[in-house]
Parts: sequence; C-alpha cells; structure tokens
Amino acid sequence: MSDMVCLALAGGVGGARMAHGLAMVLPPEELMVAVNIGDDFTHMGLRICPDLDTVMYTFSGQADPETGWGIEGETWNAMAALENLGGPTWFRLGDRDLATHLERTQRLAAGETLSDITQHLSAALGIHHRIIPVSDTPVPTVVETKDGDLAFQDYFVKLQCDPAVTGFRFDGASGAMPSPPLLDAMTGGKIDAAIICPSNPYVSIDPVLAIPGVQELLKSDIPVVAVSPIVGGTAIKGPAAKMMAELGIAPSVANFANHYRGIADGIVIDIVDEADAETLRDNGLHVLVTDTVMTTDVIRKSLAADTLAFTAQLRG
Ligand code: FO1
Repeated sequence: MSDMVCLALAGGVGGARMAHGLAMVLPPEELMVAVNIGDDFTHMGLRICPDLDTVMYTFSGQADPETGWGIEGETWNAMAALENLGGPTWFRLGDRDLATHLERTQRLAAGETLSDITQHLSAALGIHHRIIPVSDTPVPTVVETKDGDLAFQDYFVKLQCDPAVTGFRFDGASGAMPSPPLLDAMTGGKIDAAIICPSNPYVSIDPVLAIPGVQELLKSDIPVVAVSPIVGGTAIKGPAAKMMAELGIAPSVANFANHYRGIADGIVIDIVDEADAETLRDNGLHVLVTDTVMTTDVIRKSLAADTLAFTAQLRG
C-alpha cells in the first residue's frame, strides 16, 4: 500500500490495544486511528478525553496494564490533597495524568483544536503514528436508563456501570464534522480499508459511526473488518456484554456481527467461538478465527497482522 491508509476506529482499552498492534505492523503514513470522543467531559474545569489518552498512553508504553487507563506507576498526591480539601475524588486523576489534562485544557482555552492538541501531545510522548479525535466538536455520549439520562462518566465511573441501560444518544452528532485530518483522508480518497477495533459497540464505536460521513465511508467500496470484543459470550473488559443483555440481545459473536450489518464485510472472532463461524459465513460475512485475547504485546501484534492480511484478502 503506497500512500493508502488503513483507518482504525477505536475507543476504550481493548480498542487502544488493537490499535497499538496495528501501529506495530504499519508505518505511520499507512495508519490513522480515529478515536471516540463520547466519553469526554469537563471535570473540575479540566477537559478530559479518556479514550484519546488511553490510546496515547498505550502507544507510548506507559498505560497502566491493570486498568488500561491512566499511567503505570502513577502517584496520587494531588488526589490525596484534594480529598483533604473536600474536593471530588470519584474520578481518579493521577499526578502525571493531570499534566495531560492541564496542557490540553490550556491549549483549548488558547483556541487550538482537539486534533492539533492531540498531535502535539502524541509527539511529546514520542508517538509518530496518527491518533486523532473522530471530531473536534464535543459529542457527549448520553446513557439512557429507565430512571432517566446519565452523563457517560457518571454511568461508567460514579455508578460503576450498575444502572440497566435502555439506549444511548450522541448529542450534537448530526451537527458535528469529522476532524480535519480524518476529513482530509476521507475526501482525498486515501482510506483503502477500515478496521473496527474490539471496543464496546454501543459506547465506543457507535459514537464514532454517528459522526456524519463516517458510516458512508465504511459503506463505500473499502473493505471493513470488525474485531469482536465478545469472546465466549462475554466481554474481555468493560460492560459490553451487560449492555447487550440489558438491551435484550444475547452477548454472542453472531449478535455482535449483526450490530455491524451493512457496515462490516468481515468479522474477526476468537478461537473459543470457532463454532459460530459457519453461521456467520452463511450470513454472507467473511470470518477470521484467531487468538483475539490481547494478553501480551506479541498477541497484540499477531492479531493486528492477521487482521490486516484478512482485510487485504477482502480488498482483492
Ligand atoms: N475509570 C474508572 O473506572 N475510574 C476512574 O477513576 C477513572 C479515571 C480516569 C482518569 C483518566 C482517564 O483517561 C480515564 C479514567 N477512567 C477511569 C477510565 C475511563 O472512565 C474509561 O476509560 C473511558 O471513559 C471508557 O473507556
């Protein structure tokens, strides 16, 4: 692939790890990672972009391996001091992580775009691959429950994903634009494949697909492959399987595949779900069965290489 670009759609920890695998295989000019911004919120005056930060920290090798978010070996002096002052500590901000939020917030206040700021922060972390927000316009994810709407981080962190969900909204999506680097790649016809990373379909990928132009791009003649975050009827990390069950959908790879009907040409599923491959193929999908549980960097890289080879076959 000369100046052709593989577009990876990512959010959350699983998405960041897969995108990192792709960055181990592809040079910077052949990969663009479009990251979910639906989790972003302003907290204590700081603009926090969890999925952009999780991808950046994962690419720079400093992400906390246990949580997947924040920085490994972090100290929590600011949080402890804040606690003494009676401030909010439900959303944990480590001392080094705080620098990211401070720098992003002051640059936004100075009028810089989220895309430009992310480019600056990535470069400062020694990252050469392109990590971009899917849009520079805030499009907050709203979690709908039978008791009313919840802001995403209130649902995910404050309430620990306990409330049963009834739906999701991405307020302002219809008025948003793809971020300039993404729009440039889209309108320039530079994107020749798309990979939907194993992120939560509802709160990590759907907010990305909600940005005008993105679905149209994926439905055009480029091959699109979705990597399942559902393995053996559950999610490796996070509330995806719980959300599916609450929406009345059995958490299976078949139902995961159904979520991207009309968008994905191929699905990557884990070895434990091999028995489901035939049904998926009967439904017109191409299927790759491989080890998708990214417990090590080696598996991250091999999953990425396998997925790219699979995507290349679909292009042919
Ligand atoms: N997740 C938590 O469960 N608890 C936290 O205190 C928390 C803090 C936090 C700080 C910075 C950051 O970038 C992410 C953080 N996350 C925390 C994770 C975050 O809520 C999720 O990663 C995304 O929003 C969903 O993937």
